[in-house]
This record gives sequence, structure tokens and C-alpha cells, in this order.
Amino acid sequence: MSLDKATIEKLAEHLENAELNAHDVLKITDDYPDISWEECYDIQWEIRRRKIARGTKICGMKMGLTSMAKMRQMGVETPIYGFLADYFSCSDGAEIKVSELIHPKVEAEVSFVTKAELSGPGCHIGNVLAATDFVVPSVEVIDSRYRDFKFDLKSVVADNASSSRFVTGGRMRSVDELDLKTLGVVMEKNGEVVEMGAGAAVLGHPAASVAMLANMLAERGEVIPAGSFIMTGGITAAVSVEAGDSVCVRYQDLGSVSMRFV
Ligand code: OOG
Ligand code: MG
Repeated sequence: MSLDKATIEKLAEHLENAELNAHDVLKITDDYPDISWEECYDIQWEIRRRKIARGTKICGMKMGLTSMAKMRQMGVETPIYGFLADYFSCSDGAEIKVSELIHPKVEAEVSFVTKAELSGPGCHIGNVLAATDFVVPSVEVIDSRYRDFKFDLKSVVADNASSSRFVTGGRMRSVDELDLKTLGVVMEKNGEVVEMGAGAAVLGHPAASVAMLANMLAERGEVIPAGSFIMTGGITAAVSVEAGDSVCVRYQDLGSVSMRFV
């Protein structure tokens, strides 16, 4: 399929408005069944451009659908990426307003902060570990703009991979102090354990997710600049939350991250 620029812009505005106004929409593939992967990323990059033009800062990138638990939950099989905008960022212990969101879910993730540029193709775990400044625990709050959180892969790419909020906290560590494959994660909602997992759930090693991001960005001539914050994707399935819920994720060797939904 080949969509003209005006259609890409129209779809970007449509999806961004759904995000900004917290209302759900139908999958874009319902109206554009033959839309291509590249066009869906074009829409995502157009949403990013719109935010930057309004003065929003892009403060990081995320990978999504990088674990079997997540792929199984959403019925898809390919990792995707999205961007993180400044206002997505919440501090540890934050109160997150559910009224600004549609149907939020939380995900336990491990994030990387880089100290050197990473570029593909051919970027691998070794390059990522060498370029990592430190690792920090993070919880992502995803909020698909699609009705009932049901989508296909192309639709979710255009919708910036359901990005909406994230919380970082805990303690940072350098990669040589951690075994990122066996790093355990326990997610508690209202004091009860709801999900648990280990770092290897994410593409065998969370650094592989950062490498994949560099390789995917290379297809568009983009790199991961030094100093980037990158979320590597949910280790466990995502858990729905509503007003009144509190969430705490405990990470082996990395402390904990918590938040309340109000
Ligand atoms: C897509 C985003 C998935 C992750 O960490 O796997 C994601 C979704 O499931 O809505 O952020
Ligand atoms: Mg995520």
C-alpha cells in the first residue's frame, strides 16, 4: 500500500488526539487493511514530530513485545519500538491519574542509560554492554488507544506502542555488577504478588532488546545517541490497574519502584 503524506498526517493526528484526550478509537487497519509496516512507523514518527513542534521533549525510547509473556498476551510475535515523551515520566512513588488514561496496565521492565552512541545494523549485546552507563529499574504504564486494548501489530506501531507513562526509581547499577539474565522481578498489586519473572524473559537478555532497537532504527537511518534512556520491554504479562490500586515492583539487586493510581 502507499499512503500519501496527508493520510499519514491525518492518522497521526487521529491517534495522537485519542492519546491526549484519553478516548479510544478503532484499529487503523480496519480502514487501511493493506497499510505497510513502514507506513505505520511513519505515523509514529509523525506523532513524535507533532509533539516536538509543540515543545515536548523526547526523553527516551522503548521496546515492546520483547517477552513471550507479552507476545502471548497480545497475540503477536514481533518486537516493536516507540518513543517516550517528557510528560510520560513519573517519579518513584508518584500518584498517576487514571482520568488522563483509557485503560492502563503496568509492566515490569529493566531500562538502560547509554554513554556512547549505538548504531546498527549488526549491533549486538557486546556493543550494548560496552555502551551502557548504568541499568535502572522501571515500570511502564501502557495504555493502548484501541478499543478494549485489542490491536494488531501494525496498528500498535502507529499508536506509539501504547506508550503513556513510566516510572523509574530503585537504584542504578553498572552492568558488570549484575547478572541481567537471572535478575528476578516480583510485581505486587495492592500487596499481593501478581506477576514474577527474570531478565532472560526479554529476548534472552535485556541488552539484546537495546541491540534490536539500534538495528531497527538503522532501517530509518537513525541511531541511539549517547545518554539515551531505553526501556527494554515487559518481563511479565501486563497487569490492569484502576483508581485506588497501588503497585510495587521489587527487583533483585536494583531495589523497588512503586506508584499509586488515583
Ligand atoms: C504494546 C506495548 C508493549 C512491552 O513492554 O511489551 C510493551 C502493548 O502491549 O500494548 O510496552
Ligand atoms: Mg513496555
